[in-house]
Amino acid sequence: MPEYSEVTGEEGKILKQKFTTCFRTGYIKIKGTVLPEYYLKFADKINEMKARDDDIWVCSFPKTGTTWTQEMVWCIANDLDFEGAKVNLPRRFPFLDHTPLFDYEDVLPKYPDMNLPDYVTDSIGFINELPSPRFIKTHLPFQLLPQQIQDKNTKAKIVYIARNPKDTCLSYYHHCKLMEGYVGEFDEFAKLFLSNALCFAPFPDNVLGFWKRRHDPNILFLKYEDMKTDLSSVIRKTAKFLNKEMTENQVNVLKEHLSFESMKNNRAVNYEEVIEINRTYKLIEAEGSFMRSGKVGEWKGRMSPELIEEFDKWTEKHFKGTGLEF
Ligand code: PPS
Repeated sequence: MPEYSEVTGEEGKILKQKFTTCFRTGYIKIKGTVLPEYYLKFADKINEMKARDDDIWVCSFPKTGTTWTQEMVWCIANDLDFEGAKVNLPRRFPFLDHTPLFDYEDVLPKYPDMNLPDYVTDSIGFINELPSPRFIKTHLPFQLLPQQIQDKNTKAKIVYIARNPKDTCLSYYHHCKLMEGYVGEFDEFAKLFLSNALCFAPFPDNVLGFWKRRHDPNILFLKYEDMKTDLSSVIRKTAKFLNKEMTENQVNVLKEHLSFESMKNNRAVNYEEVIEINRTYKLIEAEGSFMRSGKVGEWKGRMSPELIEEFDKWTEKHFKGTGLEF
């Protein structure tokens, strides 16, 4: 069992009151990162997991464009196999930390006909059994990745995606209301974000852990804002990193496939089935969709001047001098 601490103080209280469900009963901190307590049962398994040289990992803090990046990476690596891309993304590109985040073992017997897929209820087992090359999503920070990756004993490739903290926070708020059972207001959520108390926080630590290693040959560091401004360039850069040739026409076809409108209507990537399960079983009844607004700068219409100032100071404190700008 790894060393861990409790999430205490005001933040701990808010989490308990407004952000626990039957699947997620509490939070702990491990190697500085906040995670649901159920993660403890799996921490060693993830640490000891064997990476493969031809693995492709997409790593990120939640809500920074992970799904968008996964779909781009998968399509490039599979020579634009749009037929294959009709398979649900979480099956093609499973989420490593899924099971460790939720207590299925104890809770599922209460919902005998829920029938969740194995990539959800045993994400680690599912990934260990996948044929190569594997595609793996994780929100874990660098220091919680399998030890073999941390020790550079693998050629596994990592594509990291980052997004500006204000839009990330806003997107994370909507996500947590829609899909994770958060029942508080936005301002309180923003405080939790800035106090590094949300699941997978601290945001700066997650981003900088990969930013510092961006020159490693197996790491590609991307930004959501660059994907919005010039997706073609990001596609070409990613193809180069994955040693794939792409014609200009292929870049354009992929760009269309990855457009917000196209992804919003693509059931293989828009997590509609998760939202349907939540509604069917009355686990979470909030309205909305996973592909929500897909914009840069939406925070401008949503944050008070005081909150914007707080975010700006916080961002400067954590990112000044790192060379990373949002
Ligand atoms: S998760 O749950 O952590 O995996 O979420 P993640 O995929 O990282 O982030 C979801 C946000 O990314 C937006 N998104 C896109 N934006 C623009 N274009 C495309 N194609 C696209 N696909 C996903 C999605 O809408 C979420 O952002 P918000 O701001 O909430 O709309």
